[in-house]
Amino acid sequence: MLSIYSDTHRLHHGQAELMDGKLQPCFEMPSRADMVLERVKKVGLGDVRGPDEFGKSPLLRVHSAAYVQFLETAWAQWSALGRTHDALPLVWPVRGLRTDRIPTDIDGQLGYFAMDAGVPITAGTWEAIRQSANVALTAMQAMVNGEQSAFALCRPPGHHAAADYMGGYCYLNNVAIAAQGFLDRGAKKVAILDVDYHHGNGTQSIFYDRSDVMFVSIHGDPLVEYPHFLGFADEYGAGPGFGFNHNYPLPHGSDWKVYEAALADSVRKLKVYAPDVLLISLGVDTFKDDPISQFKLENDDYLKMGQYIKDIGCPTLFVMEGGYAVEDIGINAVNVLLGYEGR
Ligand code: OKP
Ligand code: ZN
Repeated sequence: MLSIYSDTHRLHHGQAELMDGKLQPCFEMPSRADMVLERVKKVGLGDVRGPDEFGKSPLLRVHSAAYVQFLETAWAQWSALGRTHDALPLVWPVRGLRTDRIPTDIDGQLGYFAMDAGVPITAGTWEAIRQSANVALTAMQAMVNGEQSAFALCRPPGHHAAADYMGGYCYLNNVAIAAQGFLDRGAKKVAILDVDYHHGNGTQSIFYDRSDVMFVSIHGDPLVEYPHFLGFADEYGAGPGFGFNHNYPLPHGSDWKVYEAALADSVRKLKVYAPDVLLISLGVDTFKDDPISQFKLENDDYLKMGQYIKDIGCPTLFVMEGGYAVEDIGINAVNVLLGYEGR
C-alpha cells in the first residue's frame, strides 16, 4: 500500500493542554507520526511519498473562508501582541451569546473558532495543518489515478474540526477534505468509517445533511466521553442526509468482543450503501494502554479490524487520526493496514 507522509508535521508542537485541571505536555506530539512512519518502513508496507501542493481551494470546499483565514493569520495576530507562548482560546459563545459578528481581536476569534482548549496554535501550525491536508489530498489523487488503497499519514489529525471551528487537536478536517476531493473528481457516493476512540463530530457535522457521504462512527459514549455534545445513537442525518449518519457509542471498558459487534454492524450498513470509495478515519486510541481513552483493544485486534474493512469491498483511503500510546501507535495503525491487505 502506498503511504503519503511529510516531515512538516514537526512544525506543529503544542506546549501544553489542560488535563484533570493541570497543564501537561500535549498528548498529540510529533513522535506519534514518527512511530507510525517507522513501522510502515519496518514491515515494508510499500512506497512512501511526500505530498503535492493543492492550494487553498480544496480546503474551502469543506471549511468557511473566514475560518481558513483565521487559521492562516492567528499566529501573526497573536505574536503581534508580544505573546510568545502558544495561542489558546479561553472564552466561548455558549447559549444566548452573540455569534452574528466575528470578534476582531485574536482572543475573541480564538473562542469564536474553537470548541475547546485542546488546539494550541504555534508559529508553525498553519504550515503543518496545510501539509496534513495536502497529505490526505495526495493520497486521494493517487487513488483517483488508479491506486486501490492508500495511507495518508496525517498529523495533526482532523476529525473534530468542523466547517468553521477547531477542537480536540484538530484544525483542518483531512478526511472530509479528501472525501470532498473524491466527489469533485467524479465519485458519486463516498463513505467515511471513523474508528477513532472519539466521535468524529467535525466530519459528521460537515456531511450531516448530505446523502452523497455516509458517515459511520464507533466511539466512546459521548454521555461520558469527549466530545460530550455530539455522537449519540439517535443522530441519523438531516433532510436529504437522513439515514446516512450512523453512530455506535460504546461504554467505557469495551473490548474487542463489544467492538466487533458494532464494527460488523457498521460493515453491513456500508455494504448496503455500496460507496464508490471508502475513507477510514484511522484513530488507534481504542488501544488498551491509550493514556486518554477507555477501550480495551489489543495489538492483534487491529489486524482483525483491517480484515473487516477489507470485507466492505471497495477502494479504501486510510487517514490517520488519534492514538496516544506512542510506543504502540505504529504497531496498531499498521496492523489495520496489514489486516486489510491480508498479511
Ligand atoms: C483527538 B482525537 C480527556 C480530554 C480529551 C481531547 C481529546 C481529543 C482527541 N480527558 N481532550 O479524536 O484522537
Ligand atoms: Zn481520538
